[in-house]
Amino acid sequence: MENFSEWFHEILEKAEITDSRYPIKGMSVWLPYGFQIRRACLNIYRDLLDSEHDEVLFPLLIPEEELAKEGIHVKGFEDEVYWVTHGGQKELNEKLAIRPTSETAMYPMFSLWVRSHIDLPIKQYQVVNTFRYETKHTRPLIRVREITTFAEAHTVHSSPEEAAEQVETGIEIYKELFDEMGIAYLISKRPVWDKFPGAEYTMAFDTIMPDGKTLQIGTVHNLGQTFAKTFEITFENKEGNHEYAYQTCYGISDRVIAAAIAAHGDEKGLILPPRIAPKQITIIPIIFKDGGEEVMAKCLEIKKSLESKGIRVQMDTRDIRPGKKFFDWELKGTPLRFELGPRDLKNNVAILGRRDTGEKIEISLEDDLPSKVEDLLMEIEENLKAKSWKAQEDKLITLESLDNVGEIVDEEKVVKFYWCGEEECGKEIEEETEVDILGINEENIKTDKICPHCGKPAKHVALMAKTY
Ligand code: PR8
Repeated sequence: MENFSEWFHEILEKAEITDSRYPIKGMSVWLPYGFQIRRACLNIYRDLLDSEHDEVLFPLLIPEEELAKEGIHVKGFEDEVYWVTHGGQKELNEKLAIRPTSETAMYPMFSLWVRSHIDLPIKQYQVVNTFRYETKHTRPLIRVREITTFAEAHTVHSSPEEAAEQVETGIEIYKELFDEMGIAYLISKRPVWDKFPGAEYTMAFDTIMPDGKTLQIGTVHNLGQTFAKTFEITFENKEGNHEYAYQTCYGISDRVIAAAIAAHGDEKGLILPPRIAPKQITIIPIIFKDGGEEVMAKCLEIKKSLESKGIRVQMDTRDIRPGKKFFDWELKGTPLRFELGPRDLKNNVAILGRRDTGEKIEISLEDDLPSKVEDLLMEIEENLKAKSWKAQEDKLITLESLDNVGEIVDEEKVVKFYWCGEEECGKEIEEETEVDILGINEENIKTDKICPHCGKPAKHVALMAKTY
């Protein structure tokens, strides 16, 4: 892919995912095909969360007073909040913030709900739109001002250990999510200057985009007792004493869908992993003058037999050339194509085409087609995942010196280096190299390496990259 940015914008339009001509910067329309992909992604996410979280829905608006309560948090978001100031013609007595995230909407309510240790833990999530007045260059799905698919989880616990464990659970959930979508990722603990406003620490998932820049695709925050103290979330512990609760929150966004598109697509268009493909196989009847009815009847029969196994199937019966149909479904990334023409039918064979490898596989119509298709879908899923991890591996480089780090990230690499972990040193590195430290990828390791910047003993393996 020559120019990823161009490719990405084009694919969103051509594959009919979003329409970014909506007349507000940073906001676009989800088109039917894009919406189906989005829904499939959300289904995976909901399935993963539903086992131990309850889904809820909080209001979009937050009173100014609540938003302003948590000092560090509000500082982090003050330049990004949209405000509602009027109801009709009348100026409101109190400004209402449109949620940039929902801590300050949810936690005052948590404070009402939590009384005793038996009310804990609380584990809730919601999938909502949030609004952030981003000042950096906006891009559809990647950096938007209306995040339409903000899936945020919030938990409350009775001990710091339990909260720390929940952070690990959050990480496991996101690993599974990205694994199911075949997206490779790097996990790191964000530097203190880049953690979520109000968090004790932030664990982040980044994926390397085809242009070598990293995209943060999910974050898990340990909030400690900061918000509990601000919002008076206290509980009576087993000993009868009152304690502030311990909290975590974690979230993903539209970026996950962007990452899936970027990770797998090629010059011909989208390549969707079977889990998120609206349709997993497209049946294309090749109809000439004669024999059309039999071909159609057979295709319908095959469609039914595949559907009976839960495979998502579509049949393209449009009155256009087969070549155009191939082109369209390649662009839209359907994992498999099934072609059947009159001659094939006579010979009792058909062709299965793989979108990921371009392979054409001749199959007998006597075969157990549904299990053949199921096997191929699995293979495609595995292949896409393996390719995406291989691409990540190829882009990673470990450096002993940071002298040329700027040039190296310009060559689309993501850098690993041994770091002392000190804030002052890290900030100097970022300032001098103009490259971001993503965070600590391997924490507290045993090594005799030294920090290339300050010369002190290294403690961690850290990551540096150009970022979105
Ligand atoms: C939280 N509170 O909010 P976070 N466009 C697209 N995606 C975005 C954007 C944007 N403008 N900004 C952030 N994201 C916590 C956790 C509730 C849930 C994505 O955390 O501010 C990023 O992938 O880190 C980010 O990791 C995720 O939303 C969560 O946002």
